[in-house]
Amino acid sequence: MGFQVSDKHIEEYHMLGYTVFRKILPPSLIRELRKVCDEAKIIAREQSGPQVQRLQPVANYDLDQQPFIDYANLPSLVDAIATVLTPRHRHGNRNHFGILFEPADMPYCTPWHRDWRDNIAGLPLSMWDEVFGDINHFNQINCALYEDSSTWFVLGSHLRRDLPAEIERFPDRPIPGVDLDGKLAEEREPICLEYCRSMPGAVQLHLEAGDFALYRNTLWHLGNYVPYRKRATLHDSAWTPEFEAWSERARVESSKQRKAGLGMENPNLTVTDRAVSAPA
Ligand SMILES: O=C(O)CCC(=O)C(=O)O
Ligand SMILES: [Fe+2]
Repeated sequence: MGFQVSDKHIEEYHMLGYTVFRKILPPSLIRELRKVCDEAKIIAREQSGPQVQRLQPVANYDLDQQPFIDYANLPSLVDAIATVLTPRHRHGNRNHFGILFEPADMPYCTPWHRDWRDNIAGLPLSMWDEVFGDINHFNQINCALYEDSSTWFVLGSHLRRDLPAEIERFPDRPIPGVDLDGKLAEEREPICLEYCRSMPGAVQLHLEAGDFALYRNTLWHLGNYVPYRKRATLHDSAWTPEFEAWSERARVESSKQRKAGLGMENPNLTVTDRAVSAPA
């Protein structure tokens, strides 16, 4: 019997903000995807240097697309997503999804963030607030082809605005990352780990080869990377027509605001006007 979704998957997705379909990729597909991802990593590093995080979208590159098509059409995966979300939520759009890689040389981590809110300069935060609790938006995927413990989450944070200790930890925008200038690889690794753990309630996600993590990218999260752990993780979304439309509008609006000289809005400057809970 193939992969079976349980109530636990549905419950943890909604309550914690993530769930993992363990070992959902068949070994033959992992093998084909690993081969094409090795080629993609060469292209990514040629294009953007040894520390590059990703190649995206896969459709734009001269790569064998068949393994990506097989991943997009995998019936157990289509069914599992339809059960946890709806049949309108579709993964595997090759014009969107990419692959995350380990850095070739040096450890580093991204800043803590909630996607769009904290990493798209100029985005009017009213646009994000309107939809951040809406299950038709912000459903992201990390599908690991090798063991992957790079991603950290604050579970349940997708259900609420920032808590006082989170605001205290990151009062400013843009959110500062770690300062790794001039540091040896062996110094960078513990500095990054300390930064990961400095967020109240941070937990590390552990994926094995063939595991598929579905998560709300409105969760507080980050990626923490070391060169000695090989990574090829499909970085995808479960798209709906409304989220396609919203992200297009968000791109247009944020670009307008940037051209007008505006940067990152701070969601917590007006926090006294806001309840901690998500808007209804
Ligand atoms: O590497 C990861 O798993 C997370 C990356 C991430 O959150 C981002 O690039 O926005
Ligand atoms: Fe992110």
